Amino acid sequence: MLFPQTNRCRTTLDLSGIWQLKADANDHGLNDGWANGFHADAEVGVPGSWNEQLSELGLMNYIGVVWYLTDFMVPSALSSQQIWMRCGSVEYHAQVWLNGQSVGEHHGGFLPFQFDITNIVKLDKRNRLVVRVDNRLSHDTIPQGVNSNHYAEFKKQRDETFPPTVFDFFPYGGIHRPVKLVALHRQHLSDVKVETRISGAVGQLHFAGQFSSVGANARLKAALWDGDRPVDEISLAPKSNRFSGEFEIADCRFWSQEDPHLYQVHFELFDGDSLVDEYTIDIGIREVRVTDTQLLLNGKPIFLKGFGRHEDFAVLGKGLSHPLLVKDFNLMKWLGANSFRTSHYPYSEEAMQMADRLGFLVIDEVPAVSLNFKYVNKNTLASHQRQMTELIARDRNHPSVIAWSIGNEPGIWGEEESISPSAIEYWKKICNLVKQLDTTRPVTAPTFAKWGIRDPLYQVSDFLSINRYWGWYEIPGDLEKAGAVLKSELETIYQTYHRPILISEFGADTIEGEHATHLQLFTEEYQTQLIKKYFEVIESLPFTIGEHIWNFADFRTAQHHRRVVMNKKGVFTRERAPKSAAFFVRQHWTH
Ligand code: BDP
Repeated sequence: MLFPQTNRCRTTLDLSGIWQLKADANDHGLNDGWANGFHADAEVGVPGSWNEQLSELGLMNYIGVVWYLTDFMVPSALSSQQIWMRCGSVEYHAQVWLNGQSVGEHHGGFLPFQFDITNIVKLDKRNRLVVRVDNRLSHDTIPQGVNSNHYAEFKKQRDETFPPTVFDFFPYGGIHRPVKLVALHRQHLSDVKVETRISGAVGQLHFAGQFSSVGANARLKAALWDGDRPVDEISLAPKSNRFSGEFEIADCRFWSQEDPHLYQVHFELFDGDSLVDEYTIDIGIREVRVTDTQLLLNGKPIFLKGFGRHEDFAVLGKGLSHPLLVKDFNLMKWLGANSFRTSHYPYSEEAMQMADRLGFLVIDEVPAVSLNFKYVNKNTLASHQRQMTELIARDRNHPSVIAWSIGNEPGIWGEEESISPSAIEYWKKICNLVKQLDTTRPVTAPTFAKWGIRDPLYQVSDFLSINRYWGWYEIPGDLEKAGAVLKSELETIYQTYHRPILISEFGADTIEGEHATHLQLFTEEYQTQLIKKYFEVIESLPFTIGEHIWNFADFRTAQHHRRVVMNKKGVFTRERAPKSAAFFVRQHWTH
C-alpha cells in the first residue's frame, strides 16, 4: 500500500483535526445506529490517543469501544477520480462507515489500511465519516490481551497491572496516525516493491509492481533520478496489471549511515498520450548480510549503537507528532546513535522515511510482544502472519530497515509451552513467511533470560537479539558480578549457535535528580555505571554486532507497583531532558 503523495495526478486531503467522540462502555452503539451519527460526549484531537486528552471524562484507563465522527467535503473538481480513505493506524480494531454505509474494517493496530469510497462519497456535499474503535485485546490478537483471571491462573496476581496488559507500555487507544483521502485516476500504480543489490561499484535496483487496472494503450515510464540529475529511463508497455524492471548504476553512491544517499525512481503511467498517474519512490541502494560474527552493510562490518524506543509522549499518547519525530531523531544524532528497534510495534511511516533520510539502521518489529504460548491459538498465528505480511508490504522499500523482528520475549510468563515443539513450529512458520516475502533481510527476535540457550527464537534468528537485565531485575546493585554473568552467558550462547549477537535491551530505571556516591539503584550514577559496564563487556566480544540501550526516553506503562507512573529507563525523561547517562553515552558513541 503506497504512502499518499500529492502531485500532478494525485490529490491528498488530510482529515486531521478535531473530531467528535463518544465512549460506548456497554457496546450498544452498533445496535443503536451510531454508524449514522450520534450525539458526541466530547471533542478529540486526531491523530492522538483518547486517554490523556480525555482523562477528565474518565477515559484515561478506558479499554473498550469509542466512536469517532467527522464531517468533510470533497470538491466536484475531483469528480472523475477514484477516491480512497486511508488511515495510518488505529489501535486496535477499526470499523468504518461513510454516510451510514459500511466501507470496511481493519484488525490490528500500527499498520495502515484503506478503502475505496468512490461510490459512496458525495461531491460538494457534506460527508459523514464514523469510525468505531475498539482497543480490547484477547488471546486471538497480536499483541495478546489478558484479564485478572489469567493473572490468577498463573498465580501472578502481584504482577497484575491496571489496565491489565501483557506488555510494558500503556495500552493507548484511538486514531493514532492521520486519516487521509487520496483522489487519483482509476488507472494507477497500486503497489511497488523495490530490491537493491550491489556488485563491486555497481548498484542494482529491481522493481516490480501492480496497477489498479490498465487499458490497452497503457505505457509506463520509469525514470531514475539522482536528486535533480536524470540517470536512466525505461519504458514499458504493460499487458497485464503487473510490471517490473531493473536499473544498474555505475559508480553508485551506496546508502549508508555516513552517506544516506537516496536516488529516486519516478513512475509515470500514460493512457495513450495522457499522463494518468505518477508516483516517486526514494531508493537507498544497499545490501545487508550476516556472517557468523558480523553484520555487514555493503560488505563492511557495522556496529549498531542505539535504542529500543516507544511512540509515547504526554497528552499525545501514541499520536503522531512531526515536531516530536524531529526532536527524537536530533537527540539520537546528538548522542551518536546510528540505529533503533521499533520496539514493540511498527512505527509511523513518517518515522521510517526520516530514518531513510538520516541514515538510521532500523530493526522493524511486528507487535508480537510477550506472546503467552499457553493461550496462543490458530487465530493468534493468523493475526501474527497477517500483520507480518502487512508490515513487510508497508516497509520493504525502506533502506533503513535492515532486519525484521518477528516478536519480543515470548514466554515471559514462564509457561513451558513457550519452548515446546509446537512453539518452535509456530516460530518456524512466521520465519518462513518472512523469508518468502523478503529474501534480502535477516530475521531476528529479542529473547529474555529465563530460557537460556533453549530459547526457540535462537533457532529462527539470523542474528540473535538478547534483552538482559543483569544488574537490574537480577543481580541488582552488583555491576561487577552482573558484567561477569553477562559475558559468560554471551560466550555460551555464541558457542552454541555461532551467530552474531545484538544486545537489544539493557538498562536501569532512573529518577532524574536522584544521586548517590555509592552504587544505588534509581540514581543517575547507577544508570551511567550500568550502561558503562554493558558497553565494556559487549565491546570486548568479537561476535557482538551492537548495543541497544533500553530505553531512549521514559514512557508511560500500565499502573503497577514496579513502575513510578513511567518506565524510567530512558536516558532522556519523557519530556526529552537528558539524564546524566545521556552525556556519558554521547561521549562514548561520538569519540
Ligand atoms: C523487557 C521488555 C520491555 C520492558 C523492559 C523493562 O522487552 O518491553 O519495558 O523489559 O522491564 O523485558 O523495562
